[in-house]
Amino acid sequence: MEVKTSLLDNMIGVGDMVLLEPLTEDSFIENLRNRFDHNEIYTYIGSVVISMNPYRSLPIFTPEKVEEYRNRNFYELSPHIYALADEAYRSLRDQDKDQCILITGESGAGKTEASKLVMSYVAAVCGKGQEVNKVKEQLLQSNPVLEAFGNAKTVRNDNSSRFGKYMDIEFDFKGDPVGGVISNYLLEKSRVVKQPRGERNFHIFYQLLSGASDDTLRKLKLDRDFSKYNYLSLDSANVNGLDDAANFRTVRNAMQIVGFMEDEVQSVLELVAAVLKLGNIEFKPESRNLKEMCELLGIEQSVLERAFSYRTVEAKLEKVSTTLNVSQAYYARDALAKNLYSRLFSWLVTRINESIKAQSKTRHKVMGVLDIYGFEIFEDNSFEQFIINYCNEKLQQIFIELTLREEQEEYIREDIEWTNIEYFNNAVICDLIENNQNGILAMLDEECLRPGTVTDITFLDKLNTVCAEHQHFESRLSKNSKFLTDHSLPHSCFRIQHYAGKVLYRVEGFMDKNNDLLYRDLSQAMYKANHKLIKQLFPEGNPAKVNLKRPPTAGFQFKHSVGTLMRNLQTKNPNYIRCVKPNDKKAPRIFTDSLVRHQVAYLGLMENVRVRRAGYAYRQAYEPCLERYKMLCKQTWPHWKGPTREGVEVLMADLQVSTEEFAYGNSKIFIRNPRTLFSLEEKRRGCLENLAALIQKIYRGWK
Ligand code: AD9
Ligand code: MG
Repeated sequence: MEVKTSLLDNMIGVGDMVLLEPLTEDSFIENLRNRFDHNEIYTYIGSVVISMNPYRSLPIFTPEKVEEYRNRNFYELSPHIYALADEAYRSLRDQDKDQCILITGESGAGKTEASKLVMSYVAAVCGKGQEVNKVKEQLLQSNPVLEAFGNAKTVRNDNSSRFGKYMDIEFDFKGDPVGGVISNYLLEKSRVVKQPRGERNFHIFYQLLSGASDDTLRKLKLDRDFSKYNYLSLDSANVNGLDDAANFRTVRNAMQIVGFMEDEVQSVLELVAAVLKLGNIEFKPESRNLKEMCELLGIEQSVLERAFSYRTVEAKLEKVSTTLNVSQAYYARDALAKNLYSRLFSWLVTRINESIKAQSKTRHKVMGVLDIYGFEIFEDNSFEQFIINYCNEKLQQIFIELTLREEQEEYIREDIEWTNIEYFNNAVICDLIENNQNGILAMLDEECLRPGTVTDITFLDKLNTVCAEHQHFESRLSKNSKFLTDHSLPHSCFRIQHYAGKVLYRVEGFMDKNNDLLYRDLSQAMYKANHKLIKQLFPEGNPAKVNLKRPPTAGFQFKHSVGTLMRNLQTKNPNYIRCVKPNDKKAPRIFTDSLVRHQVAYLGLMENVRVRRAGYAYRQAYEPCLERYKMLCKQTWPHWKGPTREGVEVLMADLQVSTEEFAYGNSKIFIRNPRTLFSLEEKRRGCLENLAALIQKIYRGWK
């Protein structure tokens, strides 16, 4: 990497891990800790930013800081997320290179906050003016809206994103923002009907009940008391430091700025209320909640009652109705609540996109910001974790590919011989999951579609057989198989060796979640509602559009959208923020060694440093190099008159640095080993000290 002069001066610990010597996991973590203890939450690995969550507000995000970092070179100042944002923005504006900001890390590590810091930095440094300011405001205000509906309190994070988000911000040729497009990935909709212990439902439910006026609540037929609603967990309804009522006002205000009409907001709140009411429906005669919900959505009560009582299967020309028993009716009710809410969420994204869409059709420069759920290893891992971890696996793959590509391109540009770098390639894990023939997702789909008695366990059997067969034939999955089978596995589980560690998945619910079916009777009932928004959310309920084709499975859809995302990212210049969580108490100033060590391992940060240090660890343009070290050689001090490259050549020869240790590129010198750099630095320091002593002597002489 570039020799970062400022990173060598006045630094707490080492500002760039590439300069860490000796490089071990211990020294890596010690460096993070040392910096964290001094409120230095950012550290580089070359151009990658490691961000430690401080869990308190630090005075480093002020307008003055923005000014400080504005238009400065990446390595000029101490590490900061603003330096990355500035570099990305300038490269987009001045060199016309589309950018993407990839933010990874586990739950609570600070991804969402980081994405907002990047967005607000860019908003602060780009053009001003009435139109531009309006666009900026709308882009920024889309955050509180999506967070209200897509985030929830979990044991790991009081504001945990339960959906993946990718946002393209579009700029015109001057670098002014003109609009944006948001893509959302798989909302964790199971949360709508049930939350793990100590966790809450999505924020909006609590916000609405706490913050809406009495009049609004009356119209929505809602009660302020959380405890009245089955879908709201009680043990953690009030979260310290979360002001639901105030946040409700923020969300309403944000919706208005983004461009929601008052009647749209009303419709959205009606659906939120409907979900709460659904949760209270009991399958007993005269359930008041069913009636209220029907009134709210303009559905005839008998229609909904019927939809909760029968399931109609249409096959070719025949229609067969079966009666639902009580537990099936509850299942149908919850399925409807989950579907309603997640469709509402997707609708919100579409609606926001309509508002923030760029007006002109000319080509735009684009900066994409990806804030996706991090790798998850719980005790009990289900379909959701499987999907999330697959996505992280893909991101790791693209990270390695792009980092190597970037290195290689620089070597070619500079005419330096490229030597292959050994690294762990996780392609085999991605393939195990996504291979079209015998990948786990394909097998799951196959099982979901197979007629006959299919269960989660038949799916598991199939996995075990197919993967074992592969082992038998010593195929690609064999020697380095990432599908781990052994007899010690608990019943109904399979294990995968992810790049970040082994994860045990329990298959219960895989089929159901992948199928994600909503009984046709229910979508038809919803379509019959006299409510514009809800009708729009259930288009398949339109009897005129009887479609016997099954909707794509959740796994298939996710794989498809991840594929599109990866192709999109590959066309852009990547910038990485790797978020690390210092402790699991959500507390400031605590640095838990083992926790950080674990993240450093699974984020592959050591590997990252290794890749950056392989070949030539540092490089620097000839001019600043000569400037910094010219005092070490009589021929170059105080001025070198010839071309700078020759000056550097004279300097290196004079210092007798072994020729093995460096190479001359077209515009830069490449140094193989950090130690070479340090010895140059030491010589320079010695020289400066001698100089200082000399000056002092002269000064004393004068006195
Ligand atoms: V999750 O995967 O969505 O569950 P994130 O997004 O990684 O997670 P988030 O950004 O929500 O974590 O950060 C969690 C909390 O840490 C925030 O709500 C803040 O209270 C705290 N945090 C994170 N970053 C900062 C920061 N730069 N300064 C101060 C921070 N507090
Ligand atoms: Mg988040």
